[in-house]
Amino acid sequence: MFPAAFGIVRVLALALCLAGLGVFTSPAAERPNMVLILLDDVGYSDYGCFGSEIQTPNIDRLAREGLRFTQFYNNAICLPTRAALLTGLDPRYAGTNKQIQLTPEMLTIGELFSSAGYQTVLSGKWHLGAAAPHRPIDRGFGEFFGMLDGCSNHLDPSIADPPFEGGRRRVWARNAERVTKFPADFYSSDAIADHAIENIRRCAAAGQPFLAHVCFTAAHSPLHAKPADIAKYRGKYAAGWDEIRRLRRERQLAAGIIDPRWNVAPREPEVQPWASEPLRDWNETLMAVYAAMVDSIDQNIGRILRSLEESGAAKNTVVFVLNDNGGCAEQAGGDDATNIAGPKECYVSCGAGWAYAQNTPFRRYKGWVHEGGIATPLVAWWPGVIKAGGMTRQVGHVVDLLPTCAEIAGAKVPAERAGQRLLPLEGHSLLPVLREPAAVLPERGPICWKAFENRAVRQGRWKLVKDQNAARWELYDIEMDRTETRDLAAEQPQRVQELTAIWDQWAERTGAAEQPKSIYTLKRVPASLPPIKIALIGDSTVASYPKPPADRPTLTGWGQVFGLYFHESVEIRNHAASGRSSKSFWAEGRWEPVLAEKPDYVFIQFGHNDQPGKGDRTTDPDRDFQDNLRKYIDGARAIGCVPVLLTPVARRTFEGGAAARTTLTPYAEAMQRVAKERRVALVDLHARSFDLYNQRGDEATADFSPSADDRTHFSRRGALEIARLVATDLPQAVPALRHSLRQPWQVPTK
Ligand SMILES: [Ca+2]
Repeated sequence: MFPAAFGIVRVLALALCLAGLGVFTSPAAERPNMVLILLDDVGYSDYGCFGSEIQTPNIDRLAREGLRFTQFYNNAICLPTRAALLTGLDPRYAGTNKQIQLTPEMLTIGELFSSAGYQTVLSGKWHLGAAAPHRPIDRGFGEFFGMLDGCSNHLDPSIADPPFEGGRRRVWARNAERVTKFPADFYSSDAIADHAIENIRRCAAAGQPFLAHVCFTAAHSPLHAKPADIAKYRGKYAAGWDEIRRLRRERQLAAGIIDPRWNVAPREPEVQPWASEPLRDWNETLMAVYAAMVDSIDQNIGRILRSLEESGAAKNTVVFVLNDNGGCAEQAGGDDATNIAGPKECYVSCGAGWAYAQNTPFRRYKGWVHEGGIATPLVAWWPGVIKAGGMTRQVGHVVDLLPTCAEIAGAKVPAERAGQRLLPLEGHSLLPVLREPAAVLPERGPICWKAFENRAVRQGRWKLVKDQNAARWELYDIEMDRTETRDLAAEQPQRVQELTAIWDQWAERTGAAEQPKSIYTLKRVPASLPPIKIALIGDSTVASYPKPPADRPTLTGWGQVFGLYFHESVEIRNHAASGRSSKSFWAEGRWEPVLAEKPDYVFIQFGHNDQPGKGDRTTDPDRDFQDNLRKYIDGARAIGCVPVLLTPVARRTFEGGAAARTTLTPYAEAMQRVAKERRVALVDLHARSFDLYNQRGDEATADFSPSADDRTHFSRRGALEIARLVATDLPQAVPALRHSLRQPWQVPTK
């Protein structure tokens, strides 16, 4: 934890630095609290109150008691949306790469509100810089817990991204301190809500007004959710994306969210008709897990609302809920039917088909500036001020949230800070619409977007939009055709010219014009990586038996079925041999072919045949055995490959009682010693197999053996069980192989 004294110094420093702002505030007792809730990569139609079948009773309640905006916009991707929301300004591009940054000439909502006497809290995703002076605590947020990065594993952020995502370990922090360890029951949405709730209760108890910005990192990929939440949606998406989109559109029409005059947009070019989709089961699970993630966010919003109510803050709190961009069509990992959504070991995203359904009824997705990329549902709730059940078509944009909140709090936005001129706000307060949904605001100026090479400008009812790969602009009348189906550019060249000029001026003014060209690509496929080669060496329990003896036709080694536990991108070569000790393996020249293959990993498991007095064994087998292991380890390392030790499988002998009479062989102990001494990854297969036998008992493991007389070798069934134990422990021992393993249910059990 951060030392308390330092925290006070930080808050004081912030207060002193902002003292010169000349911020005027209304009397403290009346100032409402603000809770700004942002969802990540969630589509326009994903809340129940915007047409979804996903259960979002808490967001729906806010809509029922508050106001829905049907024409609210974000900035198509995470970073520009967050920057705009925090500053009330269009994004600015700075630095050598012309990246979006919060610059000193911008005042953040955290800085504005903390200078106005509010407690400011940011819980969740930041994404605007991981080092000083760009962190939340440097930009006006008194308390921060969350992710400084763009995305991470939702169940265990300490797990690095897979290689096709760059292999990075993502950054989480609490105030100035990195967080690298996460509890076993961690889930991003729960942890983010916990932090918000803790701070809401603290501020409410102290009678201080607060601004809580709650930025869930779900439902951004990877698709991870808790099993109980996933269970609610299993089987719910069998109808496919075409039907889900059709049903969502019907509900939107019935609720008056969309206009019946708008054409049904054609299926997006990236989207396969569901009926001809070859991987329907796999795709169904993607959407079930995505729905579970949205459901979990809603449950956590419910917890936040309860904390507001229980602490007495609810009656004087304004809540906004919105999304940072449209549903995301990326397919991280490609169409890999072995990569099943849900658990922390998977890394997968929804893909274009489900994003098409999430963005109902609009065209395109996250990263594009057609309406599907930039339209967000917005729900606003403020007991006693916002009338229940309202809906407005007022055009709004994330840049409007800061001016709106500032006006609600009576906080005047200054023109300069400590002699530094601040950029004048580009957003407009929507407070009159919150007070009266029928209020008509003065016509706002044009709104412009740029995401990758996708560009758009909206002025009044007209929108000019250009796809990153298209040669020319399209023009749409958004009032009559918000689904962007009738391109009027050829009919209205004058208007195209005028709007193009507006966009060009905007791009000059904000620096967007100077950004290096970048095209958004949707697929990042692991198959493009070179395969991982694993060599197995060992004795009979690992060996392959190409011609098993006639009396034991089902004789199998666990190494023989081990490949089933890995994706196709992993090649397993089994060099193990029946009846060969560690020494004979070495002495007979069997080690040379292993080295010649230049594997990435060598898995080493010897044991049972290294008994004294047998064949080539010495009378000091323990020392002999350990020396051999060291030779294999050093030999593997000499050619740049990674050795992994596996203790031998326990002997399965049940005699007369329920418990297995399986003792630790000296070889398991010797392996543990050598692993420690040489700092080699170790899978303790002996301990795991011993536990397994004891759990299952003699009867349940009878078919593990090739015959009733042979309890040391394996049938296919037994070999699969032992291989499963190795695969289960492997991520812990060799984290780099974590993403190469198949999901348990993908592996045959017989
Ligand atoms: Ca996002």
